[in-house]
Amino acid sequence: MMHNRQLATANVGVAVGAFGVATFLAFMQALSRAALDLPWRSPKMYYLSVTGHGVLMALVFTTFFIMGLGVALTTRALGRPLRYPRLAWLAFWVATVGSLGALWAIFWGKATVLYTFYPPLEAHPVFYIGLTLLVVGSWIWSAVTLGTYAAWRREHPGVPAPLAVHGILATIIVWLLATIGVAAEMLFQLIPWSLGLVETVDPLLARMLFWYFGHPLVYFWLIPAYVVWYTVLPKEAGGRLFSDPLARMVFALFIILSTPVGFHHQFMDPGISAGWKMLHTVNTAAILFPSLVTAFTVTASLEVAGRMRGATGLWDWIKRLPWGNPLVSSVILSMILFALGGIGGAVNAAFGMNSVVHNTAWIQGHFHLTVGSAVALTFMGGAYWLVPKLVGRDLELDLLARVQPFLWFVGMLLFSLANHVTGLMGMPRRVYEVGYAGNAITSHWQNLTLVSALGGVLLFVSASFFLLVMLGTVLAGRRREQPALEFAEPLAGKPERPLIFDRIWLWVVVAIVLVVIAYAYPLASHLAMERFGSPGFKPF
Ligand code: HAS
Ligand code: CU
Repeated sequence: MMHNRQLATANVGVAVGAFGVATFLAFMQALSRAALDLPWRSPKMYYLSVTGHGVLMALVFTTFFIMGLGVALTTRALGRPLRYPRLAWLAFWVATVGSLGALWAIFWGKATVLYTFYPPLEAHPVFYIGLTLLVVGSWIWSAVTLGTYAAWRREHPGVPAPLAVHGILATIIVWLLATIGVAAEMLFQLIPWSLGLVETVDPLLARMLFWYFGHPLVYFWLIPAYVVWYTVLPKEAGGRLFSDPLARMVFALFIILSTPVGFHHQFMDPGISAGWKMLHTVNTAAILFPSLVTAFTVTASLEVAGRMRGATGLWDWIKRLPWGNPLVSSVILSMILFALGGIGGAVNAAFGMNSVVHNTAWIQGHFHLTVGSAVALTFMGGAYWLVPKLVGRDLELDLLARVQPFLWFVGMLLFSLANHVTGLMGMPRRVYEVGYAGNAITSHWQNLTLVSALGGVLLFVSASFFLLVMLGTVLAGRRREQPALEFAEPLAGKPERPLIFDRIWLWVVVAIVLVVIAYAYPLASHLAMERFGSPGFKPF
């Protein structure tokens, strides 16, 4: 098990390192967006930085943290070490080498294509190959985790998987299904094209394949956060999980509904007919449901915790929660931010309203509340809980750890709300010069970009606190035997027999059927059209 702990530590370590670099880039961008007169400010630097920030945060930080958390949670919950530990290390190294390759291309100015790498923007082949290796690494990690689960399953026939493992399995299935899309885009389009083997690329096909991957990608990030909310938070808050079966239902619903929704990122794209966009809209409405159930179940679990801690009135359970525990405060604050982000998601998913917010600053407001808060803040809280146990040291600088989630909360509110509003005013996303050379309309959003920059400064301070706590803990925390990872008990006790939600294979089959319904025809009819490719563009 010692070996597994080192592996989890290595993965979380790379995640935290990526987070640190990305934070620094974010800080520069937030100031740059406010058009502050900074010495290094230039379009080239801005887009390079946005690419670095997006790739490091959204792709590297998340993937490594999830792999680390996954190793720690599954080995503990199953009570057995990983099968194939050497393969698990191979996964880590393949993903690390791949990420370093992609970052090399970005920081040498050869891959200024943003984290969505839409063609015809073209990057150096090492960027695409590097990201592909990151995914290959995560596949190996997935195989090791599945193999470990299968071994446990043979030793424990007929009992439901521990809830945390059920959630990690859902994460892996969503990921394996999703990454088919990006693998196809990389292998058949971007890599041969960037190597010069083919001259042109079909941007719409690339976008279809990308968003086939890109939406379930967000649930690949979210499900592990939900695993923390369901299996760790209630215990740390001093209570119990309100309902284990509801949690299992949520994970099963994510398996089936995460993928057939990608067109909600392409409402404004030509070439996909309205009927198919409509089908993806309906599926998107359905995928709100597991998160609404989560809002209910996790809040109910918190109320249970408050009452077990002696609360009596209608609301004082909120006061009784251990707000000084950085895991608890991180998760609750991330939930409140996610409630706002989720409402925004429902707005995005409605065709008419999407036409108002698409490609505006609203979108970065949305995803900083979701991946930047529900996920990132939960992972930071998770790190305060997990890292001391992994390295066998006390959490160092715990005062900073206690303040940090609140700073993140305030910073993110300022940042995201300002971006939602300026987005509605028409301020575009991903545009360097939002002052449009002094055009009068832009004066309306100028002050709000300052509010967003102020939010960025608070987020930077918060992130720095997090990094200091992590460094302090690993380097200087007092060595001491730490309590083992513990999971929350459900109110009604653990289920003894598997439920319908535990029949993973059934859900995998349903998921595949839904994917085929949602994608086979639009993809086939696109491929059957006469298509014209585009040459590549490298603006910088
Ligand atoms: Fe999204 C764009 C729709 C969730 C991430 N999304 C993005 C992009 C990213 C992203 C990165 O339909 C930009 C992509 C790009 O670069 O172009 N999103 C949705 C919908 C949901 C949603 C319907 N998004 C996420 C999550 C993300 C994420 C999760 C990352 C982790 N999103 C869209 C659409 C677009 C989009 C369109 C395209 C826009 C465009 O035009 O480009 C849903 O899954 C949201 C469900 C969530 C809820 C909230 C539940 C609330 C909870 C907490 C409750 C807390 C309480 C407080 C009650 C329904 C669970 C308790 C308090 C106490 C004190 C106890
Ligand atoms: Cu989406």
